[in-house]
Order: sequence, then C-alpha cells, then structure tokens
Amino acid sequence: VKRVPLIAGNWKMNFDHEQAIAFVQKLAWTLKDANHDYDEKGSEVAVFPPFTDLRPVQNLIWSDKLELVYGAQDLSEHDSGAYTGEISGQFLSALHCTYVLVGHSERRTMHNETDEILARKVAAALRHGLVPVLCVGETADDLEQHGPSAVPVAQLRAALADVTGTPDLVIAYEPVWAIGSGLAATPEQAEQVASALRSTLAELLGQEVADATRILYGGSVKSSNIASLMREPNIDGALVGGASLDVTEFASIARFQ
Ligand code: G2H
Repeated sequence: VKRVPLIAGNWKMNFDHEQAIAFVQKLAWTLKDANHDYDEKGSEVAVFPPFTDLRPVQNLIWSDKLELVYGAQDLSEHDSGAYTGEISGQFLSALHCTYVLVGHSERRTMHNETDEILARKVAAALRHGLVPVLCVGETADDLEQHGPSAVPVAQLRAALADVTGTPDLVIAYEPVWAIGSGLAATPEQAEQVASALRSTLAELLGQEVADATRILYGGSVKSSNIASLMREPNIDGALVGGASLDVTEFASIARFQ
C-alpha cells in the first residue's frame, strides 16, 4: 500500500506572524533550491503555526503558490458560543487549514485534555472537514508498567470511540519520554507501536482505512534519525517539534536526509 509521506512541523508556541512569514518563505526556497527531485518524492510538508500566524501563512502559501500545507495545533470541541479564548474548527476550516493536531501530549498534560474531550475534538475536526492529526503516546512509567503499545492503543480506541465510516485521519505516535528529550525511539520501537496502531485501526474502521491512514512518529526527530525511521513499513512520516524551527534542519528532514 502506498501512502504519501507527511513531514509536519509543530512550531508549538514559537514565531510571531512576521517570523512565521520569513520562515515559511525561506523553507519554500530551501526545499526548492536544494533538492531538485523534491516534487518527485511526492512527500507532503506541513507547518503547524500558532493560531495568530495562520492567516499570514495562508496568504503567503496561496499568493506564492508554495507547495506547503498548514494546520492548527488545537481546536475547540464546540462550534461557537460562550467559550472565551477557544478556537472553533469552523474558523480553521474557513482559513483552509488541511490539518489540526488533536491531543498533543502537552495539551493532555498541561491542559488536562482527557480521552473523552479528545474524542469530541476528533469529531469536531471531522465535522468541519479538517484532517485530525491525533497524537498518542506513553510516558516512561506507562512503558515500564504496561509495555510499549498498550497506552497508545487505548488512547487511539478512546479518541475514535464515536468515529464511523471512512474518515481521513493521521495518527502521530509520540512517546512522551522522547519528546524534547533529544532521545528518539529507535526505529524498531516506533515500528512496533505503529504496527499495533494500524492493526487497531483495521479492527475499528476496517482494513481500507487502516491502509490509507498515515502514521507519523514524533519525539526528537532530527535530520540524523529521519532516514532510518522512514525505512520502517508502518511509519509514514514525522511530527517534528524542536527541529522544525530551523529551516535547514527541517528541510533536510523533509527530504529524509
Ligand atoms: C513532540 C515533538 C513534536 P520534539 O512534541 O510534536 O517535539 O520534536 O521537540 O520532540
């Protein structure tokens, strides 16, 4: 089964709108200049800026016809109403976001996002035509107590509890112990969990959805470890945090080198 690889840069809370524009411009140049077969590889490169950067990033990508897509880092489970400070999937859809991150471990821990809330956020994303990039992953304690796949698989089941049909989804496996630590999972570790996640998708939504869904690895991805991760059959790309803030480094990751 052929899946288009996705290399996604999660900027987290970095770059104001001016820095965002400068970065995206430079990223597009770097990808074009340094790699003539960039297009032929057919991988998709996405940026996930803070909400306040989405409009200028959209304008730049559209006006300069850049081969980049973009998404938001979170969305509300609600569509509109008295929810001060929240951002609706409806607004993200109006900005033509392709993707939205759901359940990044920083939101699960710092913003107390439970599996139940995340199931409603996945539903909200799909309701507004956004592709949810559902993040799952275990802590070091979980790993010790339950082994490698149990917690990510349980998080996947919970988040997809109400999903039916053939949704367009992306799953990001991000072991919490690897995030921002400089210590990525080995390709074998990442593959083991990605393969368990794909089997779970097949069980929940059928083989066709399981085959079509891209499973990314995230957690200290760098240009030095991307190539070996991408060789694994069930890893279809990466969700990159720290290394996505450096143009040269992120462009190298996007080319798997
Ligand atoms: C995990 C990842 C991106 P980093 O949070 O989502 O961050 O690459 O810095 O570990």
